[in-house]
Amino acid sequence: MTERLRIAIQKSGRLSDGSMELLKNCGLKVSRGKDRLYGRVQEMPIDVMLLRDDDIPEFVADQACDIGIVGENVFEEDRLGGAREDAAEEVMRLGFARCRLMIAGPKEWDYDGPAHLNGMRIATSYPGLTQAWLEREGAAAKPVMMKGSVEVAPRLKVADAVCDIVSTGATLDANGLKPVATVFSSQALLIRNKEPFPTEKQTIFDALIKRINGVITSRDAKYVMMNAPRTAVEAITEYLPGADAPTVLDLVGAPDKVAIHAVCRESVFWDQLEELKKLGASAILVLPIEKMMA
Ligand code: PRT
Ligand code: ZN
Repeated sequence: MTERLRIAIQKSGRLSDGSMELLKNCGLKVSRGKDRLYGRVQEMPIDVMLLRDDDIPEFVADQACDIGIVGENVFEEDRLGGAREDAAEEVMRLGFARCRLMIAGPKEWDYDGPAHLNGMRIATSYPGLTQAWLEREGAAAKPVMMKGSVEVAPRLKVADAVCDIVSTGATLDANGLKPVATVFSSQALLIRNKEPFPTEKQTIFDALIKRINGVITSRDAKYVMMNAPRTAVEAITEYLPGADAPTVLDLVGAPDKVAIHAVCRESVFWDQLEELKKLGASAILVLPIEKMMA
């Protein structure tokens, strides 16, 4: 039987769409029935396990899965809690499900720094990350563990403040709270078991990582084409954001002009196009890149 790489992703929640989308952009289609905990990829020998996000680090640490996608906040909290901290490790950040773990308190607070929190009780589902931040900042406050609905704790007088995940800030706002300090910035993280994979599995892993890298680098990348005076090539090359050596082509019947083609690894904005025009560029085209492999 050929070896298959097992990846754990969140079944349903804020990480699941991004995780599925990433696999899809890697050219992998996951076939699964409704409510099934298990999916199979046709295009590569990969199996997908659909789990609660909190279980993913443990499944990877226990080798029930080889790799997994989890929020950095959950992984780091587990690590601080000492949960099998040596058995799983970070492979790379994936650039989605971005959020921040933040200290928040009543809107009428006059927050002037961490010392403001002295003597307070802070409700959180992340006591490890919260405690580490409090110690680093020298604030004498105490995290109080709450599993869910952390944002209601101050109203119930269970705590004076909260330390919770914030993305738009709407939840805090609706509960009369305001964020005052960032404890931890998070995004989706690819993790793996630390044990070396057997050769066959390693080959599948390497192929997948190559595709993921391709997806991540092409996400913001653009293919930029323009015509320009031959004398402006150097200035334009220097100006293009994150571009490698561009391709410069002669234009038929216009000896003073060239066509410049370049891959820009960062987004290209309107004001940058204006700048290129000032440098003499014309007929500028910016095209999306679907796939890229170094
Ligand atoms: O069922 P399961 O256990 O799998 O899921 P879950 O409910 O525990 O987690 P889920 O799906 O809510 O979040 C999974 C991961 O997504 C988290 O660990 C974070 O890494 C990331 N993430 C990104 C978020 C948010 N954004 C987010 N906004 N996790 C939670 N929230 C919650 C937050 O707790 C608060 O209740 O959304 C609310 C705040 O949102 P705003 O937009 O009002 O600020
Ligand atoms: Zn969860």
